[in-house]
Amino acid sequence: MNAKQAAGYRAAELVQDGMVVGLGTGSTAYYAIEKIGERVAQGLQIRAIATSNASEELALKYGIPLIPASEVERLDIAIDGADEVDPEMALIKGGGGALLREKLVAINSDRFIVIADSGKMVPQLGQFKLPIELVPFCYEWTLGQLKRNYDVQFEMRTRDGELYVTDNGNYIVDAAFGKIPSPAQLSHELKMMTGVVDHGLFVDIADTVIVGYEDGRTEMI
Ligand code: ABF
Repeated sequence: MNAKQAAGYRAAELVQDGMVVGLGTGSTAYYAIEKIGERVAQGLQIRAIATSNASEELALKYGIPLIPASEVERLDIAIDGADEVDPEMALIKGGGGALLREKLVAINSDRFIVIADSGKMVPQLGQFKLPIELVPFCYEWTLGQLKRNYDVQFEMRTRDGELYVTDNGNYIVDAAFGKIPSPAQLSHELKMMTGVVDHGLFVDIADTVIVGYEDGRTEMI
């Protein structure tokens, strides 16, 4: 068992009968979905909402019943990975490009559980480039404003030579802050910018972090 698998499996054990479950995205969330799928095959009764088209496909493959968001007001639990986790449980997410749906699902869950291998635990956020989701219309102007506001490298995310398009039809720019001394302040500033849809800083959203280690141990924070 590797670190991601250990964390994913441990989180999957927290899912109980009757729950509405948010399914995260990424290689750690993959293991949680796999284990939840196994438990569903054994009779666990849940309904789920996926945070990306990729996770939706995975859920279907494992026979996890999916529902539209309109069917429920909130989720009982959401389980998702992260790119960086600081000691206050502030996160950088969005390396996988699904940050907007991930944030919507996380903030509308009674319990948001982050699953991460120990390499994701950092003393300060910012080494991982912060993904910022932009409205395609006039995105060059939004990018220009970001560059005027922050003296860091910004790189539009691409795939196969084209601008990367999120599941919501937006673009992503990755910002190399290096260090983010106040995640809460930066989160607020970015959120206030017209043209920015959302960003990968998750501050005061995580309730629990499950850290997985290479020897298969886990730690719940
Ligand atoms: C999602 O997947 C993202 O928010 C994050 O970018 C990424 C983590 O990936 P992995 O679990 O593959 O390291 O949770």
